[in-house]
Formats: sequence, structure tokens, C-alpha cells
Amino acid sequence: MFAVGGFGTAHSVGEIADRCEGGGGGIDAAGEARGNFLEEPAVAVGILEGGEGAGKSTLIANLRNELIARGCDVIVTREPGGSKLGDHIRNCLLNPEFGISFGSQAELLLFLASRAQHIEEVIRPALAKEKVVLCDRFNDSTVAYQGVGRGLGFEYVQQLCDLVSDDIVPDLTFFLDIDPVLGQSRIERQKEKDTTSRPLDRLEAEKLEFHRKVHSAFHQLARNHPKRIHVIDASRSEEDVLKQVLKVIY
Ligand code: T5A
Repeated sequence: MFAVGGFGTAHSVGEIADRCEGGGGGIDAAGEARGNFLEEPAVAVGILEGGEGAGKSTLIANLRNELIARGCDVIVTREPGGSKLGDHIRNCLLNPEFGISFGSQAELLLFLASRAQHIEEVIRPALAKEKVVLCDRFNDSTVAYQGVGRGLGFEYVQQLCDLVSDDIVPDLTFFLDIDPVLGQSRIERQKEKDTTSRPLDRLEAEKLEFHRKVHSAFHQLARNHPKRIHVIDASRSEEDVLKQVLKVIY
């Protein structure tokens, strides 16, 4: 989750749960939603990170429903994208049919441009309205994919991310940990089932070696930020993945 209340202050997991359950909110033993969740002025943003096919989109939909059922005012957003400009940048970055090649530095700066706009247009206003923001990917993806996958440098990319995201500091991040081969096989299965689905995007189409580097970078990030980043075993069932995440939040 992103900073709650004053940005840039890291909040403990317990604090987020308290805030969400403050004022008697939450789900009681009979499964009923109780009272107002965010009684105190409090906002949180949860980040989901991980490799391809880890199940972020699936989890974010399930988590959103769960938080709404518990009385949270939730918005779901993603990167790259989340804003009109961001969606254009997303298309340019990921759509292989876009047909323009660019170097790693330009790729990095486009991801960061999308983030800057997303923060200004979506995240800050949502935080100001005391919403819970669930975001599919954020800074850690940039460090893992561009810093390590593309080889631009872990520290260098981390510093640029910090500059762009300024005082927006996640409280909680869930790294959906999955072996890249299993992630890839999920995507292939999905494509076999839905023949109208989009072709592999530019990053998905990278070689296994690239995805292995990205995967190990996420592990490095989790070791560097053990309080913020929670490693979730994403090879488990959808229900089990959601349970692991809820156990951290509540
Ligand atoms: N990127 C992004 C960068 O390089 N730098 C950056 O700074 C940022 C922000 C974004 C791409 O951009 C890169 C990373 C990415 O390559 P994206 O679409 O946002 O692209 O991210 P993807 O990882 O490509 O998203 P996917 O939709 O492919 O994967 P998800 O969301 O992780 O997985 P999901 O939920 O769609 O599930 C995939 C399949 O698996 C099944 C689902 O039903 C689906 O069929 N599934 C499960 N099966 C079994 N058990 C489970 N627990 C399952 N959960 C889901």
C-alpha cells in the first residue's frame, strides 16, 4: 500500500489494517460488512509486482472486490497507463504493431513519463480523496525490467524512480513470485483459450534469460525492502494467492 495520510512516511502493515478496520469496519464472523472502513482520514495504495503471467490482473480484481466488501473506497489503476497520456505511452511501449524501435534509455524514460502523469492525474487526486488505490506495477517493475533486465543499472534506475515518484512511497507491495517458465505457460494457455487476445507485447516476447534476470531483481528488491515488499507464492491457486495477500493486510 502507498503512504497513508502524510506521503512519504512508511506505515506498518498493522497500521494499515487498523486504519481499514478502524471504527468497527471489516467483515464480522457472519461474513457481513461492519461499519465504515476508513473512518479516520486514511488512504492506502497497494502495489502488485511480478513477472509475466504471475496473476496480477486476476489478483487485483479479486482484491478489489474483497476490499469493497469490507467497505473500502477503492480505485484500481495500472502502469504503464492509468491516464490518457499514459495509455498512449503504453501502446507505444508495448504494442508490437506500433512498429517503432527505441533504445533502452528511451524506453526507461517513457515508463517514467507515464508514471509522472499517472501520479499527477490519478494517484495524488485519489489520495487526496482518501481512496484506497490498488496499482498494477510501479517503481519496482522499472528497476527490475529496465535496471536489471535491460542492464541500465539497478541503482541508477532506482534513483530516477525516486526522483519521479517523489514523496509517493508505497506502504505495501506484493511481489507475485512465479517461476518465469510457469508464468509463460499461463500466458500461452490463456492465448490458446482466447484466440482473439492480443499478441505478446514487446517485454513478454523477450527471451527466458531476460525474464530470469527480472525475476531475480524482484527478489533482490524484496530483500532490500523486507517491510514493504511481501513475497507471495503465485504458483498457488487464485484463492490461495488472495488469502496470502489478505493475511498480510489484515
Ligand atoms: N514494464 C512495466 C516495464 O518494463 N517497466 C515498467 O516500469 C513497468 C511499469 C506491462 C509490461 O510492461 C513492463 C512489464 C510488462 O511486461 P502488463 O500487461 O501490465 O504489461 O503486465 P503483464 O505482466 O504482461 O500482465 P499479464 O496480464 O500478462 O499478467 P498478469 O496480470 O500477471 O496475469 P493474469 O492475471 O492476466 O493471469 C495470466 C493467466 O494466468 C491465469 C489467468 O486466468 C490468466 O489466464 N492465472 C492463474 N492460473 C492459475 N493459478 C493462478 N493463481 C492464476 N492467476 C492467474
